[in-house]
Amino acid sequence: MRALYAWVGALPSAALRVIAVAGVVLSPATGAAAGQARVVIEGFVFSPAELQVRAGTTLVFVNRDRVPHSIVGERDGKEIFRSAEQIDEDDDFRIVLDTPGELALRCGIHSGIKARIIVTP
Ligand SMILES: [Cu+2]
Repeated sequence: MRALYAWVGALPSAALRVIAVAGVVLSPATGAAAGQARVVIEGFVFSPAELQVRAGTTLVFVNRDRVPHSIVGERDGKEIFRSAEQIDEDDDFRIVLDTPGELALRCGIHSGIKARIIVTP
């Protein structure tokens, strides 16, 4: 959350800052919400399998399968985050993506389950 607050602090208007703290971060440029994005694992695939989000977005992964999955995030082949070993059915895992760039996601249990996240500034 630190990066999100840093970004919020950079907003020009006090009113926008209050809105952002309430959980709905508005972009001064486009007005698009940048608070949260959701990725579901269902039927052994990530949905969506490719997603673009803005830096500071909280990604929420939800497991809709009856078997456990986990989430591993890699950048340039290097692991940058890993969820609990088992995310059970209907449980979730959340992470704030604060660094722009491309992320490769995979399940830590079933390595064939993959997704790609593009984090824009
Ligand atoms: Cu899995």
